[in-house]
Amino acid sequence: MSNKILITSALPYANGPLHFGHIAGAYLPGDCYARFQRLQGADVLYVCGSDEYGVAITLSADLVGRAPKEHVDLFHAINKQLFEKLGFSFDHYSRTTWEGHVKTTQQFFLDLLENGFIEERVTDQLYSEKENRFLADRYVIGRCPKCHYEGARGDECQKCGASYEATDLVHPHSKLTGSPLVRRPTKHWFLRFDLFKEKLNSWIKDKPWKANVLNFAQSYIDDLRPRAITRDSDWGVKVPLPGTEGKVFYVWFDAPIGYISASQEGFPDRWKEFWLDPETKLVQFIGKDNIPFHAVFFPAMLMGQNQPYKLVDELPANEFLNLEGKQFSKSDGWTIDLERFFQKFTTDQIRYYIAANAPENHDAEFSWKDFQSRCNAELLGKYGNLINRTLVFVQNHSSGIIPQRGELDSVSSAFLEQILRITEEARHAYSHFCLRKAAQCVMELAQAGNVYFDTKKPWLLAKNIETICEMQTCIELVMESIKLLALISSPIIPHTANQAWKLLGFTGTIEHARWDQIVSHNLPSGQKLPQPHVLFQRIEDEMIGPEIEQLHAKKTEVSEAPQITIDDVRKLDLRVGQILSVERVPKSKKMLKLSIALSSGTRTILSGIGEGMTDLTLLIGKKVIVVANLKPATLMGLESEGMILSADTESGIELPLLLEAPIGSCVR
Ligand code: B3M
Ligand code: ZN
Repeated sequence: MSNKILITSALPYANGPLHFGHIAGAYLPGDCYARFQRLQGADVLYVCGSDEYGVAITLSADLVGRAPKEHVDLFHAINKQLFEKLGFSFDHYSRTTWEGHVKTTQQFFLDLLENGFIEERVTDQLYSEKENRFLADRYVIGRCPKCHYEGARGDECQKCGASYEATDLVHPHSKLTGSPLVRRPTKHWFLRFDLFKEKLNSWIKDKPWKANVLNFAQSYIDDLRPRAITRDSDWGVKVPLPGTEGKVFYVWFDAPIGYISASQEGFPDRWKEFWLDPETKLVQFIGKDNIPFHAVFFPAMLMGQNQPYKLVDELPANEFLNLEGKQFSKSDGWTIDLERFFQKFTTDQIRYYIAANAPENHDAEFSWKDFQSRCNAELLGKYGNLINRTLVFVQNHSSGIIPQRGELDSVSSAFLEQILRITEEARHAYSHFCLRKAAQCVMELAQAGNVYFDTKKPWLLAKNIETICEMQTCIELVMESIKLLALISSPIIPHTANQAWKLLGFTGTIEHARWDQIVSHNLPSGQKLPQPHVLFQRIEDEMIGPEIEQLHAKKTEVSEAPQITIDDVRKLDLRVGQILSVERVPKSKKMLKLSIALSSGTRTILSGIGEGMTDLTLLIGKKVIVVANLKPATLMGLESEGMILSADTESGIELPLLLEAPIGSCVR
């Protein structure tokens, strides 16, 4: 039997920084599983990388005024660094903009075309004559065809919930520039997913997946129809046919192929051993929102092309991790500042906390208080305490040397059995993607060691020459439990596990040892131990207090602003203006000098909205809300005659969208 395991974690979009919510879903469980399987002696290839194409990328890049490439370069680097900081063991972390990805993606398309699974269709799409391009749904807003809500999104109405094609909107406009859009015919390539229904049905029926994953996938299979796999854009993998200028693949067509191309990039000589061997086990870690793509669409694409690539075997799909009762959201300030986090806390503290709280069957919660209490009571109080008290004892009563095991009395035999049973339970938990359970086993084992230590009272046994032997047996057994503890905790807290491993006198890292060997070989008696040191620091209230405060700071800022009356509001003269020209203020990263038309004439207004914007011309012609009766002020040596209103977003600012209001009209 082959022992090859190919492991993937969903490729994160390179359009913003990852947070612990993401890490808990498709990432930490993948890394722990990869580490576990390596310990089992499996031949593991674990790949991931940045998903860098698609509208999510161009839209967020446009909003901050960066070129898409610049945008993905930035977040690829940031996210890669976070994974390193978190001790991830990817064998390769790639990106879908590397050149080899193009060839593999295009070959999929050419195979599918040749095999009759692709057809061309001409449909009407919305086109901006001003921007000279077709606009994707997410760039479009307009009047809802059903409830007539103005400002409805391009795919569904946020007011009445209706879903429709962007072409159904009344008066569709560009979200970015406000310019009106027209219908234009455009050609696209559709993949006949409907032709894979039968094959998918018989393939999926014996999959050992969670019921919700199977049900969700099944509902998609039942409803398969042709779907467009191309888009009008210049950001994406190009369609490899003549005369297809401006046509690229839809991001969900190329992204999953990224798993293959990432392996090709990282392991040009070995990738085939994994992807083309039917005996390889393919395990794909994803968040629950990615189920249809991994359980239905990508498998269909694989079935329709010509290479004997592996199809997914295991699909552990996790739920979400929230922060103190709400979804993580950087734009709302509802997040954890990672730089500050790592100044105070360690990688293994967060890895343990996320594992112990993994959102396996339902959403889970990061809470600062809970983080503090688990780190203190469990990592420090059980795990750290067992190791520390034992090793200090060995220094004092056994000259820092692992003693020999003698006869086992019933308490000791029971303890030995117990720690072996917990170790086996941990193995079972890891191999069945039950990370929470594995973390529980770690603490159960540490606790068992502490209870045995307390029961046996080796400090009393050491006082009497007749019980020295029993003391030595006790200590040897506790150290066995520490060895197993290092083993079963190492997928979750690899750094700490290695420290524990070294404290037992081993050289080399635990990653180079094998699970079965560690379990079956007793500790070498006579092995000299280094001086012990503590593994965890206590988390004091003062360390988490400021974090909780910071989290709630933004909220209080808004809710605690003193109340005002309608008369106060009426004091503001808010008017619609239009940006006529814009230039940067020298030596400032964000300050722009705008000239803005109001009905009363043209004003010069300085505004700090320019950070990260590369194409200032996109602002020209935009309508904005101006505080028209603001007393003029001098900013950076220039006079500003008013201010404009803008909203903070995750990556910069956003201006309100005004379409029909004439210049000078009142905003109330
Ligand atoms: N980038 C969506 C996500 O980050 C997408 C996953 C691609 S996996 C091939 O949730
Ligand atoms: Zn509506």
